[in-house]
Amino acid sequence: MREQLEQIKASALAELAQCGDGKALEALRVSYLGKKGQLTAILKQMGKLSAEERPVIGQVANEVRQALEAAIAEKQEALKEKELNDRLEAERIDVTMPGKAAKAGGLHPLSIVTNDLIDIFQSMGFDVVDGPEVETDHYLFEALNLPKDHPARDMQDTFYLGDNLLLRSQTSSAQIRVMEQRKPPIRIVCPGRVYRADEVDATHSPVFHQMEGLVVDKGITMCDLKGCLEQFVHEIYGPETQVRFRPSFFPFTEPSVEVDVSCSECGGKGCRICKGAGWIEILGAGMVHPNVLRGCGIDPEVYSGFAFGVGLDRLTTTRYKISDIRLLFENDTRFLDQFN
Ligand code: 2NL
Repeated sequence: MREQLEQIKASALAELAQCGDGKALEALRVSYLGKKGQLTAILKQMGKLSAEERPVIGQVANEVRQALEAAIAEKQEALKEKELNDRLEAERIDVTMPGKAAKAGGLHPLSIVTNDLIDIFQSMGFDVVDGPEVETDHYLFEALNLPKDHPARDMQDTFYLGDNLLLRSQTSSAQIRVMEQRKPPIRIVCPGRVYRADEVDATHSPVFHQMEGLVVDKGITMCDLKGCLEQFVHEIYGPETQVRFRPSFFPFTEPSVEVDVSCSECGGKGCRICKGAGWIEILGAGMVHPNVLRGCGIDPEVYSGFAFGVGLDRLTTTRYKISDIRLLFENDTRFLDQFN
């Protein structure tokens, strides 16, 4: 029996040395020390031994049991540590690897230009106002002195949403609301989206952007219009830029002008950009028509004013040398990323 016990101990320790994981270790423990285990089986036969043999063998059996329990516990510890080390190795993070940078967005070129214009006019004391893009006939035509048969009222040029509802073709309507609601002095600019029934090509879009400005006070003259717009042009194109005022016509201003700037590409000599003219038209303006003031409840005998409208899309494409207006509306990030 003593030999049997020594053999069990030897084979158990040999198997233990081969044990690679917790599951195998538990199976080994059950197979030797469990209720139906090999050592337990031996101990059950102790009854057959003589009274002299029993305590001696009993002591050997206990020693074997303790030795196995200790060896198993030690192995368990070793396996646990190995498992932890394996996991730490597998989950190792290389903190010196380059990180994944979060991609930040930027302003659309149209927004950059619009913000620049707003800054210039705010520094001259103008407020920025906003208005609806869907307007009524009154705000878009009637209040702006556009007669019933004016071509701008044509279905061909304007998007009608119903008999009396249409998409605004200029932001003047927002300025009419301000004139109806506030008493002069009024000094406002109104940037925004406007609509016209145009065929899409490199220079035309049915959705485009405009900024209008309006000044109404006592004693406002054509000199104020010229000074203000010259100041604006010099801030945006530089002080060397020449400004030219040409007579023009708009139903809502009298007199009316168109404003040209000397071509910044050729300095006025004539080139591809200005189509040989040396000048580039950038805005329309004029003294607010007395009918427009009167319609808003402002007495044209007491007050006068000037107004202007500038196209933002053209300003943006010429500033950044963008060859096609459609690029402004496609939101292709390969295009937009260049302005970040
Ligand atoms: C252009 C011309 C212009 C105005 C817009 C205006 C607004 C009010 C009263 C009178 Cl509330 N006038 N706006 C005046 C002259 C010209 O725009 O060529 N825009 C792109």
